[in-house]
Amino acid sequence: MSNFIDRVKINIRAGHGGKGCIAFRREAYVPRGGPSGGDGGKGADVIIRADSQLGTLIDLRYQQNYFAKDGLPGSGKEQTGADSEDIIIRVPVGTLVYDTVTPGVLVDLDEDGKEFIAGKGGRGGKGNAFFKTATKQTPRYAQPGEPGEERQLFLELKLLADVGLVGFPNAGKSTLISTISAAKPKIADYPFTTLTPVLGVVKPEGRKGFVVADIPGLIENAHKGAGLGFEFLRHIERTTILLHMVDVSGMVPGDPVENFEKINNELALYSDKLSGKYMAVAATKIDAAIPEHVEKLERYCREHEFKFFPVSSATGKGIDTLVNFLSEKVEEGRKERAKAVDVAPQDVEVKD
Ligand SMILES: Nc1nc2c(ncn2[C@@H]2O[C@H](COP(=O)(O)OP(=O)(O)OP(=O)(O)O)[C@@H](O)[C@H]2O)c(=O)[nH]1
Ligand SMILES: [Mg+2]
Repeated sequence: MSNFIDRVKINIRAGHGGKGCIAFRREAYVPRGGPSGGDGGKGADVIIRADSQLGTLIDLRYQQNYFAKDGLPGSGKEQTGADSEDIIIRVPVGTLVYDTVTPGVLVDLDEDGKEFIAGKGGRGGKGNAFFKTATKQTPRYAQPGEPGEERQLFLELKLLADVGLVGFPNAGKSTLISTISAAKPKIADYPFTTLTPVLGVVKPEGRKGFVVADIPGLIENAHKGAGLGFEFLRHIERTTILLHMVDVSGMVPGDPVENFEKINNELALYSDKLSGKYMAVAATKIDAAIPEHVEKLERYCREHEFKFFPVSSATGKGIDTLVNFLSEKVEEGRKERAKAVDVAPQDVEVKD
């Protein structure tokens, strides 16, 4: 099952502030010591942090309660109680956080390391030393700590697609995703079978998994609204790779190279985010191929330096090679992004 949305409810409670202390100085030869009660420490926060090492919310299914420690109470000699250590809940990048009672997303943890304080710890109460004034030399009261925030949260992991499948209607996009993942989109021999994007998780043996997005077919003039238009391309704006699927069986009318260029033109008209992406080419349905179509497309790809994969979802030919290549490429992209994050701070000019 393409269980690509992962959801979980958790209960959090931040720590209460420590209470302030009521105390008086007792020193030899000082007849009436002043107030000396210290403040309470701050209660711990509950923080949710995005972590690119995680892939699912499964760990949170097993632990649903996150109660942070209270701040320690203040003590005599004006000693402040210690703050308590925050709890950090690690979640995969792409997790959305909601409150179960108020509508709307609290935060979209869409970047590695991004944090959200889900529950604020209470401030420590003031000790009686704080309340001493000229007219009130011996206050006999102190504050309790503030309560920590407590609530129930709903977390949802939105998978971000790594590979976007593009191509004409009937190119075989949905058939491919149903072959390489557990996703089961509708497949049929008429154009525009797919109306909304479908995600599938691909898990090749011994390699890192990745997410593929199957989207509706594109046609010439999609930018003017032809066919299903091209608004749905926003679903693949953040992918690492585009896999351009080109029919070589003659089922999709027209010349494969011209078709290929028509689609690329639409992508460029949509945004340079898409036309600037790494693209590989799959010649589809090679079990039923027209040999001249394959040759022509292959030659074109060689000349224009596109990686070329002849495949058949029907017989499985070429599929493993393609999947392994995609897995490596996605992994490379992840590493490059991680590196980019590491070096970025050095490039930032710091003004004093
Ligand atoms: N012979 C053969 N037929 C295939 C292969 N892959 C897909 N087909 C057929 O091609 C037709 C279109 O396949 P789909 O996977 O629905 O194509 P699509 O690209 O998702 O099309 P849209 O959703 O309309 O954009 C179907 O009749 C499939 O059975 C293949 O490897 N070999
Ligand atoms: Mg389809």
